[in-house]
Formats: sequence, structure tokens, C-alpha cells
Amino acid sequence: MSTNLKYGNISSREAIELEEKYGAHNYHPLPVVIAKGEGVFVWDPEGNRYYDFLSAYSAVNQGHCHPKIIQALIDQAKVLTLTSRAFYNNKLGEYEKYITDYFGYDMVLPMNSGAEAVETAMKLARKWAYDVKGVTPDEAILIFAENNFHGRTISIITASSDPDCFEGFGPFTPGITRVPYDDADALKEYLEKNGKNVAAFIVEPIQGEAGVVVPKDGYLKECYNLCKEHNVLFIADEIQSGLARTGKLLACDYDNVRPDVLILGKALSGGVLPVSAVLADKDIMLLIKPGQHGSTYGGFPLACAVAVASLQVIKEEKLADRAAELGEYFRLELGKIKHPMLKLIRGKGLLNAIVIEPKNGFEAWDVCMRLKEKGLLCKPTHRHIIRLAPPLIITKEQLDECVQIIKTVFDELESEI
Ligand code: IF1
Repeated sequence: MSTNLKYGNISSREAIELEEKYGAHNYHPLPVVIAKGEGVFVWDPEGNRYYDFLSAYSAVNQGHCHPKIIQALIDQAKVLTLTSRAFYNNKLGEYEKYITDYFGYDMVLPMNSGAEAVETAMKLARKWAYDVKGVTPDEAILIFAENNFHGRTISIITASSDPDCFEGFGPFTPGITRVPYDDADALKEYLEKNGKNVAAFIVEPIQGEAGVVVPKDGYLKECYNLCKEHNVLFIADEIQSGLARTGKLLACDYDNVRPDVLILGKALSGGVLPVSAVLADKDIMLLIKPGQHGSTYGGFPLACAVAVASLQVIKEEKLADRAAELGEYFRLELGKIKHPMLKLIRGKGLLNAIVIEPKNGFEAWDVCMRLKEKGLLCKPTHRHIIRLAPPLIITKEQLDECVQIIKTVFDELESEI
């Protein structure tokens, strides 16, 4: 037990030692321990405050511990948390109506993690291929994009082009292939050759893990049209790009594309508990019959209450407009920082990234460590790319302060490289 702590009763050092000793080493976290979160800020046990520029990989778009979402959690938790789907309950139908009206689909299949929702969409697509399109059973093909990230299950990592995601976990799931991202001609070529067996094209409208890769305007629309032309489902994984993060409610909105199947997660629960969802119209959703899919916690009353509040906050606080306006401003201000290590800035809304050119042994990790020292938390992806994604409730003044922190770090690095 440590003394003179501000939050909790174990120090940062103790927390790290415990994780090191008792937890699987499936992550390499930045050496910072978070004990409290509120809005755009997090604090370590010693009371040091940081801007959260990762937002739990865009799960806290609404900010940490948003009062409305926490209140919904508390109110529901006192009454009823879980019933299983063996029985009805008084929260699921209300939530299902709310979310299907919100996004304009007939139906929703509620799940928990993002990966579960992606797997659900893959099962739906295969079912549709066999029952509607008439693909020979067990021969349906699912197309993904190079450099995708959709989760960590065996079938999803089968689709991955990143050895860190799939190496050592074979054998893999049949009927899964990839085409280059942001290249509609590559999808066209594949569909012209193999379209008759293809169930769906599953794509991130903006690739998050790949390092915030924004496709050309019109790419999604071109792919959607190709899918319609070849009787293939267009499935959008908006788990990270959705829910106002990129400046629209959905990143597909930039191309006016309505996915046949929409996959949501992360900020669907404002970072309070795992809630994911697959939305589709009746002709697809009703292909799954009772007993053919499910989950113990999928759509449980507590999740329903939290998800409704999380979606209400996105609308009430106009988070998409904020992300669009502040994102433009953020990229403009970052663009004023001239430094040999700051190679590239890219993003949409408040889903942005900077590409770091290593210099004199200094890499993106070192930049993140210095940003941490100055009170801003972010982390590299694929070694040289730093994702910068604050909660969408950040103010312009706070963004200015963060730009200043970033600028100072590069200025100080100037003298060291
Ligand atoms: C990790 C990445 C981000 C996602 C998209 C599905 C999922 C994710 C577009 C699966 C999850 C998380 C997973 C987490 C780190 C983080 C991540 F770096 F792994 F790729 F955000 F970019 N589709 N992304 O981004 O959702 O099952 O995790 O709820 O696995 O390290 P999940």
C-alpha cells in the first residue's frame, strides 16, 4: 500500500509490477498508469493529469465517464443487468427500435466486442450468399482490404495482412481473401473473375490501425456500386471510424454510401462496457433463425441503457460537427509545425495521425514518451505512425494547448537530433 497517492491505493510502479507479474504480456503499453478519467483528461495514481489523445482507440468519443452515460449505467444497474436472451426483457426492444431508427435500418443484432460483431456480419453474409444469392454451400468468399484491422479472432486474423496479427495462429478459415485498399479497380477485377461466389466486401471506411489511411473521395461509392453490380453485400466496419469520430455520423456518409450491413462498437457505449451491433434490413437479418447465433451478454439490459445514452450524447452534443470543425483546425495547426521528423499529417474529423521520420535514433515511441512527460498521451501504431484522436468533446482552447505541447516536443527534439 503506497502513501501520498491522489487516486486509488497503489502507485504507478506497483500497478505496472502487478500487471507484469500476473497479466498476459499481450500488450506493450506506454509506461503510464491511469487511475481516473473525466472528459478529455486522465490522471495517474500520483495525480498527474494527461490529455487522452487515444480515446481508448475511439471508444470514448463522448469523453471519459460522461455523466449522462454513467447515470444511465447506475440507474439500470440498480434494477436489472442481465437476463440472457432465453427470456424477453423491457430494455432490449426499446434499444433496438432506438438504434435502428437512429441509423435507418430495419433490424439490429446486438453483440459485445467489435470482433464478435464482425464475425456476426461474416456469418450473416455467408448465410445470405447460400440462402439468397445461391452460392454453392461452403464456397462463399469474403473479401477484405489489405492492411485491414477487424479484430483478433481466428477467422478475422485470417483476413489480416499483418504478420503480428496472424503469424503462429494457423490453420486459418477458408473463403477469405484480400484486395488492395483504396483501389476500386482491384475489387472490380476480382469480382469480374470470382464474383459469382463472393458473399461480401468487408471494409473500414478509414483504416484506423493501418495508421488512419483515408481513401480517395468516391472510393467507397465505387466499391458499393461494384458490389451491387455483382450481387455482393457491401459491409462497413465503422467500429473505429463511426459514431462521429471522422466528422460525420458514419465515415460512409462522406461518400453517401448506405452499407448493406453496418458494424458498430467502441463508442457505442462511450467506453463504459463492451457493446457492439450489426445493423441490416429484414431481407438479410431474418436469414439467421432462432438458435443459429447469439451471446450470453449480447444486448443485455445494462448495455441497452448505456448504448441509448451514448447515442443520445453524440446527437445532443453535435459531436460529428465538432469533430469536423476541430479536425480541420487541428490539421491546419499541426501543419504549421515544421520539423524533419514530422513527415506527414493525415486524417478526417478528429481521427488523425502523424507519420514520424526516425532521426538520430529517435522514433515515434520517443516522441510519445516526451508528449507523455508534457501531459499528452498517444501511442504509435506500426512503429512510425502516431494516432492523435482526442475525445470529440475537446474544446478549441484545449486543442490549442495540445498543439502547443506537440510543437514544444518537436522544438526540443530539434536540438537533439
Ligand atoms: C487490439 C488496433 C485500433 C477496430 C476495427 C474491429 C475491431 C477494432 C476497425 C475489433 C478494434 C482495437 C483493438 C485493440 C486495439 C485497437 C486497434 F490497433 F488493434 F487496431 F483501434 F486500431 N474493427 N480495435 O479498430 O473490436 O474486438 O477490439 O472490440 O486488439 O489491440 P474489439
